[in-house]
Amino acid sequence: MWGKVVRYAEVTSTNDLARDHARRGATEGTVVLADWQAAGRGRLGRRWEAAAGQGLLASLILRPPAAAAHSAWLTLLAGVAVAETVREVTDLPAGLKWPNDVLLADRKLAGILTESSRLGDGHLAIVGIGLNVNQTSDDFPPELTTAATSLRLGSGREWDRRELLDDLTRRLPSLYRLLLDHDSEALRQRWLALDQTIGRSVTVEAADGPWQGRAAAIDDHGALWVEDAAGEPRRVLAGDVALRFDR
Ligand code: BT5
Repeated sequence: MWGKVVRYAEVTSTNDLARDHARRGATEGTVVLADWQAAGRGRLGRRWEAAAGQGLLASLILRPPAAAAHSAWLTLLAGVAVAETVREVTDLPAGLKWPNDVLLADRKLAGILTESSRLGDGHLAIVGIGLNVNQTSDDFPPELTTAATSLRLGSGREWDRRELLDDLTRRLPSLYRLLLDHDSEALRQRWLALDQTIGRSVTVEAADGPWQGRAAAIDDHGALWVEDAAGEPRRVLAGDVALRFDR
C-alpha cells in the first residue's frame, strides 16, 4: 500500500529489510525507514555513511512488470523525486547528476541504490534512498568532508525528516506511474528540469578503463550519451559505470 511506512531504529541496510518485508508479502509502495544502518551500501560494493538519526534512510518496495524491473528510470525517477522534495521543502537548489546522485553546489546530498530481483513469478525492485539532512561536517568521515553535503550544511538550519519523507512519498507514485505508462518523454522532462550533468566534461569509469568526454543527452531508456574526445556519441548504461565531473 502506497504511504505505508515501517520504521526501525537500527538495521543492516534498509534495502535488506525492505527485501525481507517484500518476501513476506509487503505491498507495493511500502517504505522501510531506519535511523541508522550498520552496513548501508552504495553501488558496486561502496559504503553509504550516515550518522545516527541525521539522515533520511529509506527503501521503497516496488513490484514492477518485467519491462520496468530493470529500467534505468527506476533510479532516475527516485532522484527526481528527492530533488523535487528538497526544492519544495527547503527551497535549496538541488540538482541531478546521472545516474543516481542528488547534488547541492556540486556536492553529493543524496544517493539512490536500486536493487532488482525475481520474486516468484514476478519482479521485485527495492529503491534505496539516502538523503543527508541534519549532518554537520563533523558527522562525515574525513574523506567525504569536501565531497558530501547535507540540507543543514546548505542552509544553516535543521530540517524535519518526517516532513521530507511525507513530501517524498507523495511524489513517488505519480513518477512511477510515468514509468509504468512508458512515458519516457515526461520522465525525461522532469529529469531535465533538474539536470546538472548534460554539457559537463566527464570521465566515464567503465569496466574496460576510464575515458573522457562531454555529457550530451539522456535517451528514452534513461541511458546517458557522452561525446568522446573524437566527438563520437557513445551510450553509457547506468549499471556499468561511475561518472566523474572534470573541472
Ligand atoms: C549511492 O551509491 O549513492 C547509493 C546510496 C544509497 C544509500 C541508501 S540509504 C538507504 C538504502 N539502504 C542502503 O543500504 N543503501 C540505500 P554510490 O553512487 O555508489 O555512491 C557511494 C559513494 O558515495 C561512496 O563511495 C562515498 O564516496 C560517497 N558517500 C558515502 N556516504 C555518503 C553520504 N552520506 N553523503 C554523500 N556521499 C556519500
